[in-house]
Amino acid sequence: MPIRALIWDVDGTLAETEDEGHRPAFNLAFEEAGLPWRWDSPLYGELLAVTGGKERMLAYWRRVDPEAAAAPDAAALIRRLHERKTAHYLALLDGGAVRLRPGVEAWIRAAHAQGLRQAIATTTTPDNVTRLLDVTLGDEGHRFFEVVGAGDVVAAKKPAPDIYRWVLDRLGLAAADCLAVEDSAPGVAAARAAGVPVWLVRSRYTGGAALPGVVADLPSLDGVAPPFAASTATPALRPAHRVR
Ligand code: XBP
Ligand code: MG
Repeated sequence: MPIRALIWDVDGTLAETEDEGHRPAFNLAFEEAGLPWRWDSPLYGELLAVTGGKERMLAYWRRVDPEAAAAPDAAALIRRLHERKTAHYLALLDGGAVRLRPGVEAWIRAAHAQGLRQAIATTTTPDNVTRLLDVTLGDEGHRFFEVVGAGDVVAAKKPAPDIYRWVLDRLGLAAADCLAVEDSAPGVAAARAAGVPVWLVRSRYTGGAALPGVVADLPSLDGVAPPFAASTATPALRPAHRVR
């Protein structure tokens, strides 16, 4: 069956945002809050097993200070920390800290030129997605993505399939007619649980472990011919996506 839509993961897949954006942003927020937490790259690689920045900070806090993490005001502190972390992340994006990974823009443009619909299914926040597309693809960047499923629009984050199901529902497509592009074990698990065939494009934090059930397992999209057949249709750019 021809692929009718590409569903893109964001962090690690579109860009190496984890190392170049999120991790420094977390550390800036911790320093600003007077917390002694500093996430170096090896530790962050471990912590990425928990998707969602708020969930990741809470999991870490339970590890280093379970009593404080169970206090009544813990959730409010996590929310405030995450707001500050996101502000630092957006500033890093604005400062040009992050570029798309090699081959990604070519795939996005080839998919559009060949009539495929495109969507995003990510654990990060809608604001982070919007800003990443702005700073890397410019004004037209939004127009390639018809649906953006991001962050807290679903309660259960990857590896749960919820964000993929949310996107499929709004695309009105069957899972088998789409192709997901992911960089992590939780992301692959989420796509597979939703029945979406998935290409793994390894990122700095993927590690070497085999991830079963992927259609392809690549170090990068650089120079890789997209697997979708050429078609004549070239849809007009859609109205800027609305993060519903
Ligand atoms: C990866 C994530 C995100 C980021 C941090 O998302 O798990 O939580 O690490 O972003 P993706 P937030 O599904 O795109 O790989 O702090 O905004 O959650
Ligand atoms: Mg990812």
